[in-house]
Amino acid sequence: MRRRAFAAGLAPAILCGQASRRPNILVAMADDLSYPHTSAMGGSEVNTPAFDRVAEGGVLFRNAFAASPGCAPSRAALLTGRHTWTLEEAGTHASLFPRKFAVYPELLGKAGYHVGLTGKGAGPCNYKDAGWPHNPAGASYDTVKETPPRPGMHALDYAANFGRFLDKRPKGAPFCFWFGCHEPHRVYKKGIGAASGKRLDRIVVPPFLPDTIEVRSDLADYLTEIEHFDLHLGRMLDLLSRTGELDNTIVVATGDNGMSFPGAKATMKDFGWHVPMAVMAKGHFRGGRVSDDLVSFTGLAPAFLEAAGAPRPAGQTGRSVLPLLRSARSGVIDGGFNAVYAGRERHSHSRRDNLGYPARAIRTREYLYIRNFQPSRWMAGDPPSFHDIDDGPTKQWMMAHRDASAVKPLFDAAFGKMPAEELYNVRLDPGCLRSLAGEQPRVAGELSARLMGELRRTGDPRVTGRGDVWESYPRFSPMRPELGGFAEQGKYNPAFQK
Ligand SMILES: [Ca+2]
Repeated sequence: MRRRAFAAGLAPAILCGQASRRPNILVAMADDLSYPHTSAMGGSEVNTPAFDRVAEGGVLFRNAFAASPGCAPSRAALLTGRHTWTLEEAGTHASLFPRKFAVYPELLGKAGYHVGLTGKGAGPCNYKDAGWPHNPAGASYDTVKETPPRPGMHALDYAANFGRFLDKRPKGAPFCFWFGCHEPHRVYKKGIGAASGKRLDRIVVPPFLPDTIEVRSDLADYLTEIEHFDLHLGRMLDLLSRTGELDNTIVVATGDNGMSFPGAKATMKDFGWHVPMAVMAKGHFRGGRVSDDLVSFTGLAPAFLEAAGAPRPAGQTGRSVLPLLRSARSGVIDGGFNAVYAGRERHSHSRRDNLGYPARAIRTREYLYIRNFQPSRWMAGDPPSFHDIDDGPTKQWMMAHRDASAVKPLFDAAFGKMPAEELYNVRLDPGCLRSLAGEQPRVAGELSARLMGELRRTGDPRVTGRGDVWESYPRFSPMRPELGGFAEQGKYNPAFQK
């Protein structure tokens, strides 16, 4: 019906009526969500009516990518509109967020927006010692808890906190809100998926995971946590609809990085940073569309600022997605959006001396090319614990069965050492299990040159001669002295300071 209404000419009247008003911004950020796992993206045994409502009323971006496969750098890139490697300590996990970097919520606040958040904002990071008055994503409105809390879910009542935030809005001011859902980040209440009625036999097991009952059950728990995110997003949409604000709100529904399973989150493989994303603002953009353009999180902050009529700060590397939103087309809307980039450094404390795993990647429509700068290190962290993979039933099962012939290739792809260069045809091999770097040297060479060109152009220390500076950055989350070497929380590692 919605598409027919547009065809009948109703939409232009709506578009003209509100285009002059500055739009509100609502970013709804799930934690650890891979691209297939909403119903609008075709996920099985997951029901996400709110995400689907945003997709149907707006644009479903089928090739959306976080700028990093881990929480903190991904969120920092979204907030600033910059590649992670231009963000110093904020480009790695659980370190400082330097005060000098301009973030869109603060810029919108200066332009008169009412700004706030619930749940997890930028981070995990230390913004206080860097001089921020509150989280860079906004001041927290976390006051209301769900009563009773839903089993296995975080106690925060995200939607109620959004309501409190709206109650405090100065009259006439547009708002900028960050809904940082803690789900579907681990830990999961084991068996909650099956207990809530999910059919384990209908779950689609990603190609990089073993197909066992334990893994299917773990996936069902993950899908159930996604639905908790969607439940609160739905309540927020309903609230905006009741107050007449929905059509003037740019709603972005997405996840900060891939699913917390071996071979996905914290890796540069496709399931590590390819995320679902839907964007809607019925008063501003035509809905009922899909975009197959390759878009990055770094293109959101520029779009928000442009839509609000606020100037862009210097140093943004992202390409604004606003032209895609303002288009009337579907499919590949602008051929210029033909590649995205990602970076990763340290994730958890998982290697001796608190070393990271430096890698960069470029993703085109057909290929994913990864450059690992320290291939002698373990991608998932040092054995025997592989701490860059969050603990859970699937990890435990794969470690216990690693020598089984059917499991070993999957184990090696997720837990093993990687070569300096990886190349995957993501159309044929979405699980990124068979590198073509040796078989297709011309493609690998072209993508390597393009990636290195972008890194040089944007001043990545990994290619300008100061790569080790990343190893010096302090970590403000718990550390593991049993790994040996430098393990002082909150301290720069003097061995790598220059
Ligand atoms: Ca995350």
